[in-house]
Amino acid sequence: MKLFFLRSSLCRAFFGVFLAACFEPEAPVNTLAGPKIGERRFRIEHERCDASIGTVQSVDMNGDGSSDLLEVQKDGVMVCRSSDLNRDSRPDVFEYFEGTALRRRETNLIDASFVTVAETFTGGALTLVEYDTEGKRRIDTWDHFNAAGKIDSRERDTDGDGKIDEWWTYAADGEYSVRIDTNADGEPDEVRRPDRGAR
Ligand SMILES: [Ca+2]
Ligand SMILES: [Ca+2]
Ligand SMILES: [Ca+2]
Ligand SMILES: [Ca+2]
Repeated sequence: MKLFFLRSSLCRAFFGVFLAACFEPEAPVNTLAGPKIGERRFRIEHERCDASIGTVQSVDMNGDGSSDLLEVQKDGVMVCRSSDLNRDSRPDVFEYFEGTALRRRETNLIDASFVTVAETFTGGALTLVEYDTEGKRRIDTWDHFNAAGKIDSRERDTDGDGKIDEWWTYAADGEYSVRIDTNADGEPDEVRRPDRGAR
């Protein structure tokens, strides 16, 4: 049940990305400075979770004769597991542990042969979610979370040129604004806010 709830939450976050269309432009802002970007991954690198890293135990959750859950243990401790939620014999979620704490979770949301969402946890708390929203094996959206577990910023590369062109900033009350690079120079030129009437 926990996994299904997670998947549902992820789906909402995933489709929330496309709500970017619900904006009304404000006056252009020419004095905004672009954020400094550190090293950025543009591809979700799947971590192995199989017999190459430990002892595999398969579990048949629904008793239909085929395994839905694979757990991998190393020195008697579970280091990762994969789950087949839609029972098509292909795993949809991979979870990786550090001690007892979740360290990383990879999810396939579009029934592709590769994962499209990677979540990073620090001390068990979610800090980063990377999305391949278009299924092109390329990360186009990065969500950053604060210590309280709330999203506080989102970055997007909407045209796949390797440069961020949308910077979303979230306030504590959940309202957000988006700075947009309209001329592909890597710097924001315009600020938009959500169309509250469309919500
Ligand atoms: Ca089964
Ligand atoms: Ca599956
Ligand atoms: Ca771009
Ligand atoms: Ca610009």
